Amino acid sequence: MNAHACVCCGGKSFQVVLDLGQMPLADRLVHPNDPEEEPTCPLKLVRCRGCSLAQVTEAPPPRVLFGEDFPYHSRFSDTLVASFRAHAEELIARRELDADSLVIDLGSNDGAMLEPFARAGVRVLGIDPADGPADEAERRGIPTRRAFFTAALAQSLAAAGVVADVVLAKNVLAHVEEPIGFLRGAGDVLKPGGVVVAEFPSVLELVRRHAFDTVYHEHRCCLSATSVAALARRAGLRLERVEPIELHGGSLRVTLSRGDEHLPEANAWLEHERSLGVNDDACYAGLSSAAADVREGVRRLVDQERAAGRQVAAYGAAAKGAIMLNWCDLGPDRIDFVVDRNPHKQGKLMPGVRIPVRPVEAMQDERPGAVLVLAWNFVEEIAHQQAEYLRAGGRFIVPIPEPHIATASDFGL
Ligand code: JHZ
Ligand code: ZN
Repeated sequence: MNAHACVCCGGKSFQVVLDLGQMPLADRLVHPNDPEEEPTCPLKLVRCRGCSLAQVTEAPPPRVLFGEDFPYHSRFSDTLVASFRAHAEELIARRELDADSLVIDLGSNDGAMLEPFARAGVRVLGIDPADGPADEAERRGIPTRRAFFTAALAQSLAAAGVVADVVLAKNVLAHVEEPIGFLRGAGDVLKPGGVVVAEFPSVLELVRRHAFDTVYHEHRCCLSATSVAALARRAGLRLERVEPIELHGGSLRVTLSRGDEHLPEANAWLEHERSLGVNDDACYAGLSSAAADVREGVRRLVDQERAAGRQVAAYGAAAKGAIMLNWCDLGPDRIDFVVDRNPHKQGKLMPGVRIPVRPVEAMQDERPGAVLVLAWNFVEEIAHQQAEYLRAGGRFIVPIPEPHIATASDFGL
């Protein structure tokens, strides 16, 4: 770990939490017939013993990760879109937002989070570097600045009078190269009394639920309220509130504002994380063997299906799905195809393992004996959408937290 210094505190003492070896880039779907060697990069998660921030030791530059071909669009997961709507409604009510207010969304993707604000007449601005999703946002009338949000961009926005009542940073803080500058910038584009609301998968939940596949190069950091507090302090922000939410296998939603003393409610959560062992090596020690157990269990269940002569498919061409498939070494010899609702992913191949991605209708056409649920974080939604398949005897292989088979009755279908 000699070359690596903590992106938060500059510390050099690290605990190795997870080492997945050489991995492809999780969202870089491959065009069929693309003869080119795919880029890979070591994927290793370490935790700074100084400030407790978990971070990957190496990742390709953001331009490579979030370039032209970035295929992820938020709007294909109904559960996520419903959570966006509920969150927007809550903020509109709580912060009394109206036509004089501005909401800025950092990493606004396809604009799905800003749409409910815009519909309610609140002014919005999205900022996102990925062209495909940004084009979609613009088509839907969400003004989108195509850029990486940085401290420098924040200053130019503030100088032009672009300041917001609410700055949203949902599933983006974990992705940035310079999280302190990013947070400082978020503070710089706040009106007096404004708040930054950030969301991220909780590293403590990730470890507890064995969600090792949430570790990939895009996620430069795996955050806790504790590590966000350490980043925020260095960015001139204080923690106001911390709320656990169910998304993405267990996330936190934190409210930040300008200032230096965290509020009592937030301190209570920080104390709670301390009691769970957020600063202790022991708390993270099991992730690596959990990942090995998941690999063994998933391979066993897939092989059982194949041995019985049944076809196995997978659901969700998710970034985490690419990690799961590559870590478990499941190629087209074991998994026939992956289905996904997102047309930007269909017709391509999963990175590394090169399994074709097809529209969800392939489920009806092929009737696979079992389906490995790669987007396990949305398993309830997927089960209800695939109720007919499950009722007809279809089986889900759910890999996380422990690989198991789920059938119609497990979902009350
Ligand atoms: P999903 C994404 O990660 C992208 P991924 C990113 N890396 C990030 O940080 C996190 O989110 C937060 C599809 N689907 O959300 C949609 C259906 O087809 O688990 C998606 O392609 N039908 C920036 O990619 C995929 O599955 C459905 O019914 O790991 C889910 O991907 C549902 C519910 C989803 O995240
Ligand atoms: Zn540190």
